[in-house]
Amino acid sequence: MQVAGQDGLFDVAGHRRELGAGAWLDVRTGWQHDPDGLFAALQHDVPWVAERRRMYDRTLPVPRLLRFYGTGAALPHPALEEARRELSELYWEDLREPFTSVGLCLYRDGADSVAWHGDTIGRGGTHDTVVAIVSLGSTRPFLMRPRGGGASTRLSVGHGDLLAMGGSAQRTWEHAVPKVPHAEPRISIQFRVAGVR
Ligand SMILES: O=C(O)CCC(=O)C(=O)O
Repeated sequence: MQVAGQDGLFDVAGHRRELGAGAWLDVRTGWQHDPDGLFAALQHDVPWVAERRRMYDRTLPVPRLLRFYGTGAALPHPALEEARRELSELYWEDLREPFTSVGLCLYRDGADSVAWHGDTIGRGGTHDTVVAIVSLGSTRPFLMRPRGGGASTRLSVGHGDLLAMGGSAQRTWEHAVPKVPHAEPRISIQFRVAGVR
């Protein structure tokens, strides 16, 4: 996987890259076993929800479909349990606690997106954490920028790739999945520890 950052293109496959201010990024290309099967099952079986959110004086549709499985909730596919267990082991030295929740987003086409934000609800707003994301389906740009200003880093997350943002990344950086002219569906699977959203 190639990443266009402030300092040009670099290869981050299997490497942890320090972003500064105690934030880091870990990208593992092709991490998910049988991404085709998992994508098809989740797209078909998950009871996806079209949410609406209040923005200023209007209520607007959230531009992606969502489903959130909180701590203790039954997951819709055994591969998610397995991934959660493996990721909890992979990032144990950083977290010293397991991933518990699983958030799912379905980007139906290039018009679906998520705006700049950090996962700062709960402990992610005050404490270091890791948010691990497995991407399935269409390759989409994944942008990161320092909170408060600075050049953005553009990653390209593809089918089966793992991207983990760790340390202070949720409170010192922001991330986004921008709209693109055309895209096939993409599913993002986010693993978080209890109390981070
Ligand atoms: O689509 C992604 O991988 C990112 C999702 C995300 O940032 C979120 O739902 O908070």
